[in-house]
Amino acid sequence: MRPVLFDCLSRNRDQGHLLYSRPKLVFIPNVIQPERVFAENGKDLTYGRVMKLTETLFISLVTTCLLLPAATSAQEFYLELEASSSLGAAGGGINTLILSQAQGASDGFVQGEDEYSTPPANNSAFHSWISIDGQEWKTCRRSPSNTDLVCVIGLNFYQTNPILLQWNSADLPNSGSFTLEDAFGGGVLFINLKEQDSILIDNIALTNLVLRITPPIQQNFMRGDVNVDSSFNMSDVITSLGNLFQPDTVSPILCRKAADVNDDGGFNLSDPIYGLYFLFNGGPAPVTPFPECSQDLTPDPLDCAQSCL
Ligand SMILES: [Ca+2]
Ligand SMILES: [Ca+2]
Ligand SMILES: [Ca+2]
Repeated sequence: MRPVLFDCLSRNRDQGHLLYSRPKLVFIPNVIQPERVFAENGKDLTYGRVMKLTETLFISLVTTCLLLPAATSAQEFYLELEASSSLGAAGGGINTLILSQAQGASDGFVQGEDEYSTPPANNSAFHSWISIDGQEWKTCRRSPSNTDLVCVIGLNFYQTNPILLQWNSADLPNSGSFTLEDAFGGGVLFINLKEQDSILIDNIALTNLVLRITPPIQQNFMRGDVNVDSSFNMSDVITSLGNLFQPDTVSPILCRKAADVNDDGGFNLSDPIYGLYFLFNGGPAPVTPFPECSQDLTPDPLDCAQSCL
């Protein structure tokens, strides 16, 4: 477990220490020995100074966070764009472009910390890349941010052969928006990536497409309360089972984080089973936030588009 930057997601973690190490304020849960953090980050700080900071700064920071409106933090997403030439391998083959936001990434490229990779070498054959802040990437993993993300998808056509762009719209979260448009303001091409899965680009004037993303918002939620009625009971288990086995006959779950009862970052049969053990067999309660309405303390790609009542 790594220390995390203190933010409002940490406000419920009231057991720990604060370490001020310019320009970062780091929250250290009790499971981490502060001495270990010094060895990694705080060469000039002593244990005593950390304890003093814990008593003063933590309270004021928690107070500040409580005054902020709830449900304003961005959550993770993962977008994989597959670009292929209509000639297959003869025309340059297939490139996979990956853009994501994930906890643990920085706001820029940090060697050994972030997942970035450079695009194929620029040559006359077909290739593609993602351009952010003037830098070109094939894979770009950034830290979650509440501000819009605008980048350019660069396409290098092999002669005049069309390029097929494909993605999985089901991978995208319910909240937030993901659009792909031409570089002239969207008059020629404007696609909501959540509403279709591919586009054939046959106009070689479209060498630069604008990918515009309004990050998804993570709402507060009560884990287990899948039907959002402020309690966890058998009706939530039934709602989860319906979505897993008869998804065409029931309403989709708007807060999949709530359905992830065991908080392992996925929604599957183990979750309603975990809930049944709690309800009828003395098993452990749903993982926090439960029974309070709050935010996920363990970041994962599951989205939550509906807040608690
Ligand atoms: Ca419920
Ligand atoms: Ca789960
Ligand atoms: Ca989680």
